[in-house]
Amino acid sequence: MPNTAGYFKRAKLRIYFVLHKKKRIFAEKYKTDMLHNKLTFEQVEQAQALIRKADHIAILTHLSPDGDAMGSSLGMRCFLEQTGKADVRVIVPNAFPSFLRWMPGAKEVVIYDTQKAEADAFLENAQLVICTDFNEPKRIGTLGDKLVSLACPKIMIDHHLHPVEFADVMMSYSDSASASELVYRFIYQSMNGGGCTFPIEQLDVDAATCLYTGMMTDTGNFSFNSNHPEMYEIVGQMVALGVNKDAVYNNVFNNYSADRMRLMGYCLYQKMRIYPEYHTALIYLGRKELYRFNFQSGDAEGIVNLPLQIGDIYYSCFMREDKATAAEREQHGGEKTKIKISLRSQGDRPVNVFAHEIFDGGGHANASGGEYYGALPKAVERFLQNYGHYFKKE
Ligand SMILES: [Mn+2]
Repeated sequence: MPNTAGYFKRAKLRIYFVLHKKKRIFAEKYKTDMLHNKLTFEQVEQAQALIRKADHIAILTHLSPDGDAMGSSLGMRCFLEQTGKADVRVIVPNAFPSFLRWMPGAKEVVIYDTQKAEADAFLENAQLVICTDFNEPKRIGTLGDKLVSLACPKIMIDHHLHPVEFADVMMSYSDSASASELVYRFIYQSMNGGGCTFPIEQLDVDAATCLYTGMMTDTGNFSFNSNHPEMYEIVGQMVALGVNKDAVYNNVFNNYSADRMRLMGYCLYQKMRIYPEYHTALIYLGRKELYRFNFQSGDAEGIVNLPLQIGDIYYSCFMREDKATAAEREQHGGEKTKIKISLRSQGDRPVNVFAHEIFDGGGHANASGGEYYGALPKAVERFLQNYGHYFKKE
């Protein structure tokens, strides 16, 4: 008579071991690949070699800097200072919004618009330029001409589509949600066999705070582009380093001026047009309206996202009237008015082709932008004539 009870017990044990072994193998594999599968070993090596040779380092980021632009550049600066670099400066093309002024190192940022002589002097003396959160020189305005004229080596870390080859090391990954995440990966990989001497556990909390800010803002506080497990592994490491993520949220998102809050209310109450057939919302603001609300740089940030909070709105467009710069005027037949256009969408409804073909812009599938040189009503008309050919009726 076979021992059936014993047989089942052994079978159960076998199943148990097989399942758990599988789990263990998965966990091991995940751990080893984790954060090591993005930048190539060569990229990290080459960038570290350039950093090792340079004492004066400039870090540049894009026009109208946002949370990721400031986060990636200031985070990189903090890290470099921690590795012993004493002369590292962040240079931005124009002013950054007041809700980012609390960021570590923000006070030392050089603004090209208003501190051109100082910035030029630093750049001419720089032995290395690191570019974060932009992928072609024209994304930094007139600072781009200066960048191209510099003979020193350049490193680029960015996540925008269609990069232009202008740097010696190009760490360009458009599937990454933020440039700040890529900077963190660069630091992580530098420390784990990439030529950096201290372990990631000792990374300066200020560096991690800057990089967390960029990850948070470019994903709308982890509400879009944020379905990647590794992102949370990184956030976990940052919190372990001492980043106070609740404080960062408060500093960034609960930091509006009363004027800006009223401007938002005005946009939603009086300016939002809905086109239900195409699940589309449009908000546009002229310069006079902006003056009325004492408009400051950065105040328009996020307004384009608001209509997407409506249940059946999947596309949102925001237009803002601005003055064209002297260079832009020259390029566009003396036109003094420039309309800045932001586009957002949800799910499988790309807006970047529309942005590219109608408003000479581009971007990601769900977040794009463009420009129009001419009067605001003309830009609105152009939008209304074309969106139906690009957006889905459903
Ligand atoms: Mn970014």
